Amino acid sequence: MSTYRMLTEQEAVEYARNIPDLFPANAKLTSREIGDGNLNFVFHIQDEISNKSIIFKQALPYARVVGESWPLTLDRARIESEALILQGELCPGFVPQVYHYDIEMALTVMEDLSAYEIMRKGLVARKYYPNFAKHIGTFLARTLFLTSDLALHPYEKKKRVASFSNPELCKITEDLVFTDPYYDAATNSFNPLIREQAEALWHDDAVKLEVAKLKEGFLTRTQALLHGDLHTGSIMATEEGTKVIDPEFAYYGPMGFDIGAVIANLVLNYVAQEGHASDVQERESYQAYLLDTITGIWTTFEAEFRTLWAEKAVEPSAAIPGYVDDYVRRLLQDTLGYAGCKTIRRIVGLAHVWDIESIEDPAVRAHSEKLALAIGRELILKRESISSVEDIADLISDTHIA
Ligand code: SR1
Ligand code: MG
Repeated sequence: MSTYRMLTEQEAVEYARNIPDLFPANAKLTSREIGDGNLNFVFHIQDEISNKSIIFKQALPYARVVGESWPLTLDRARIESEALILQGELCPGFVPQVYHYDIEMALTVMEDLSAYEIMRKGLVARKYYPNFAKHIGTFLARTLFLTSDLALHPYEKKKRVASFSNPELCKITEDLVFTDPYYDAATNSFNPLIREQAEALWHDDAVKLEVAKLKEGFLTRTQALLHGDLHTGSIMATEEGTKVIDPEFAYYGPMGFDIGAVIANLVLNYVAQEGHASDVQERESYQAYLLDTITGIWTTFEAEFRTLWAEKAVEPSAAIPGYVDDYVRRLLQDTLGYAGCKTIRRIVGLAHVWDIESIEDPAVRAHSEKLALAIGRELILKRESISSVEDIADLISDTHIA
């Protein structure tokens, strides 16, 4: 019989007290539920004497944002804990440290990152993160390359594919990213001022065909262990540091899905700045920074990925001349396609982003939303004609709406 129960703030304190070596015996613990995400409880637990603090993340047997009518597997907590531990080994310092996890209670006990800020909030406030492109490019290269067939024995890789099978969370992505935005789905929600653009998308056969191919990749390819939901709300940052959190959507899928997710969320902030920054010069210089960041992410990713390929590949075909170039070229195209899908879903699908939702005037917001849809469409349709990183920034900045 399962011993799962949803923790209260007080029960979280008692649970924390019983984890060996976490807090001193005389600790005076307080607990606050601080979760504001779509799915889980998050408790901040602090010892008032030593000031030491930790985070408890507990999965609920349903999606918090909707309620009990949307049941959801507790196994996502195991996947999240194991993904965090593995990512921490592959790319030390870039994810919170896991102190303890309890499969029955669907609970992960981890490092408190209160010194960091959710990156999306910082981007809305036009903060600059000078190390971010290097950090996330490195994180992506290491976690993707080192969990792929390029770096693992095929038995070990297939064992991991099975262990990170995550069908319920994948189904959310399949529906919300690849299916629902492209027809009049009940779950969709959008600004009434962009109904014409939403309806045009539902009848856009060229885009729908390309999205079907990208969805096929998401459904069938087990290229690497993905984070699976790598938006800027899953990244915590300071000017110096970067931490990737929340890999509960982790599964074996196409590498470009993770890289594309980061790029899409920078694109969403880029279009949102049209509605946030009243000073044109300030807006343009922040948008230029966002484009430089996108370029920097890919440049770092590619350099690190090629270095890992040269130094750590165990797959015999890795030595075939021209293979790495072809692999990287296809990866860039996948990345752009998935970036396009992840941009569009945040405009017409169920779950939106604060970058755009925080633009109060619906007419001003509609401008940013239409631009996001147009850029998303270009990324999807033009992805195969893009072969260099410089073309990405041009594609974004050259897209305009009437
Ligand atoms: C009901 S879950 C909605 C979205 O939140 C998560 O962060 C994922 O992006 C998911 O699609
Ligand atoms: Mg999340």
